[in-house]
Amino acid sequence: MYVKNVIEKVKSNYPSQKEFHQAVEEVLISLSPVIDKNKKYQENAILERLVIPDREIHFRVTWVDDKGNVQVNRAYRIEFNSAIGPYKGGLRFHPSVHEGIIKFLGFEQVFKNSLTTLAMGGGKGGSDFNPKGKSDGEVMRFCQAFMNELYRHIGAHTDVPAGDIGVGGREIGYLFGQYRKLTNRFDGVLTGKGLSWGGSLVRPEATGYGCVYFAEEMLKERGESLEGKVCTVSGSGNVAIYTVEKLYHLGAKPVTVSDSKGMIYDEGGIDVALLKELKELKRASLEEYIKIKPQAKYTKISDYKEGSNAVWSIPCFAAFPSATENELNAIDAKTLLQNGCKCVSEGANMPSTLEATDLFLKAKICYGPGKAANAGGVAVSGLEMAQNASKHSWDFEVVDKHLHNIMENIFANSSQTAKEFGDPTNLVLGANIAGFRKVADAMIDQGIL
Ligand code: NDP
Ligand code: 2IT
Repeated sequence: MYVKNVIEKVKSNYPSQKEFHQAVEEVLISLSPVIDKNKKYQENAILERLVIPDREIHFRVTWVDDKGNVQVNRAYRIEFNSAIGPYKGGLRFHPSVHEGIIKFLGFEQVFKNSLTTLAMGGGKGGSDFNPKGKSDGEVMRFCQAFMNELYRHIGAHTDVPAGDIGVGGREIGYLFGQYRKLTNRFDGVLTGKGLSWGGSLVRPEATGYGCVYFAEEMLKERGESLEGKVCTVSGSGNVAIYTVEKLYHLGAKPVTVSDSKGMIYDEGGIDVALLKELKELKRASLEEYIKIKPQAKYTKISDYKEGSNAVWSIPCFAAFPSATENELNAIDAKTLLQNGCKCVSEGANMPSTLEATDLFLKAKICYGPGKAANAGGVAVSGLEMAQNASKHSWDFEVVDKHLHNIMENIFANSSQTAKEFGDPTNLVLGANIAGFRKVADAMIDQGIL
């Protein structure tokens, strides 16, 4: 009843924030067993407190495009919870960004960051600015204008933003430069920085590598592995690229990638070097891939079967949704399961709809929900903060080993928690409860705030 009431209140208080409802519903329902067992959570109104961010900053970003026109964008930084560490989470620049999207991402981040075992609270930000088709000069002026407001709200011990969709190394550079200019301080106030100015090795690879390490852990428990297996990946950005790369390291064969216009199916295996050249260097459409590799097949989004994502129609052993929220629905989940898919490890945040998630859980395949499977990115951000604080830089192997250990621990903790609550294969329940307990107990320890 308590859980249901909180969900209903969120829905009635914020009727237009569908993605936020979805994230709250998924988490809160899976928390029911721990809430029922421990009255302290209800007595301390923990759920009511968790679903309302500590604060939301909405601001305007005004900048001038290459033609001399004044442009105006909406922007957000939502500081959700800092019970276990400074607010931490990415910035998303995409035209679809609105308050509900940033709230769902910030809410998820609270539990994800808790699972990493590092001292990081949860937050998220972004803007409806579309970096696509903009010149470097325009992106720089936008980032500088964005930071002209954001700088007063962030700090190495307060709130540490990073990248997400549309925000990579280039944007972090412009944001960091403007922060330094405005404050006259060289602080580890953003993560995902360049290597020569405070960045960490393995941060670019971390989310994708971590997501594959997580899949490996799930499979290991069942005596399976990725070696020699066909895998499908969606997206072709930061997370997707390094998922593909790590799959090759483990002897698997990734055969798909996608972007906002269409998908590539390369039966012989995706060409990682070509993918990096097209997406990291040229910022081109995936359609270019078949100009170099005509044996691959390109399908435009307009040719996808209605109501489904063509990536998930390709038979695979393991699937890695790594583009965006709700990119895998019930139809896609059924297709994957019918084609014999045994493992889904989520690189993106909330890529599966609630119905798709239920189908995976019922089928008892290895299903790694985003907040566990993609926590490697923010975990290495946490390691970047540790390196900045100690003014040291660690070797690639050292950071990668930490990342691997953290992903092993997240799996072990989520799996053990799922077993404790009598639903051993349900990592949604396991990850949510494990992430929740640490934050909720810290909130109780620190009093009514
Ligand atoms: P990027 O901007 O690097 O790449 C995003 C990719 O997804 C691009 O290929 C993009 O296509 C595609 N995409 C974005 N929106 C849509 C859409 N509405 N429909 C179809 N395709 C879309 O972002 P990331 O790789 O960093 O992020 C991908 C996902 O991973 C997001 O859900 C993000 O929140 C999550 N994540 C990211 C982490 C990180 O460290 N970067 C950490 C944890 C999770 P196109 O090239 O055409 O734009
Ligand atoms: O969703 C995420 O975890 C991220 N976009 C990474 C956040 C971070 O602070 O590195």
